[in-house]
Amino acid sequence: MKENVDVSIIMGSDSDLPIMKEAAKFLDEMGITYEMTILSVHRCPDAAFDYAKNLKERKVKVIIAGAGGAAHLPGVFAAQVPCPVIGVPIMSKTLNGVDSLYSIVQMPSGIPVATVAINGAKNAGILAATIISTQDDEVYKKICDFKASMNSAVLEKNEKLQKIGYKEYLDQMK
Ligand code: RP5
Repeated sequence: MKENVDVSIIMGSDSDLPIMKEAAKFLDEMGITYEMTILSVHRCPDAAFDYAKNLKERKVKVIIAGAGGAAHLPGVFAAQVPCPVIGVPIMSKTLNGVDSLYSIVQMPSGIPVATVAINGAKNAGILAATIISTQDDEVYKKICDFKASMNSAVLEKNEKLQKIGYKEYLDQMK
C-alpha cells in the first residue's frame, strides 16, 4: 500500500480488472496518484472493512469502486468513508450488468454513490479527476485540455464528412 494517494480504485474481483484499468489509465494521464485493490465485502469482509478504515485515516480524496452482480462494494465503502464514492457497475454474465447497476445506483437516502454507466470505468476516472480538479489548478488545466481535444476531434470528423461525403467516409473507416 502506498503512503499517500489521491484516489483509491477498488474492485470486487480480479475479473473486474480488464474494465477497471480504464479508470487507472485516465488518472495516469492526469498525473493523479492512486492505488488499486482487490477486495470483496462478501468474500473477505474483515479485510474490506479494515481497508475502509485505513482510507478514512489517510484522508483519500475519492474512491472508485467497481463490482458486478449483487454489487455492494461501492455502497459499503460510501457508508464508511466520508469522501465521494464513484461506483462502476460491471457487466455480469447472467443479467448483463443491470443487476450491478441497480445494486450500485439504488442507495438509500443519506449514502450517495455517484454511479457511472455499466463498464463505465473511464468515466469514473474522468469524474474522479474532475473532483480533484476543484482543488488542484494543474489537474483543472489538464481536464480543460482533455475536453478541448474531444471538442476539436468531433468538429474535425464533421468537417471531413462534409468534404468527402458519407460513402467515402465509410470506405476510409474500413
Ligand atoms: C463481484 O462478483 C465482482 O465484483 C465480480 O464482478 C463478480 C464476479 O466475481 P468472480 O466470480 O469473477 O471472482 O464480487
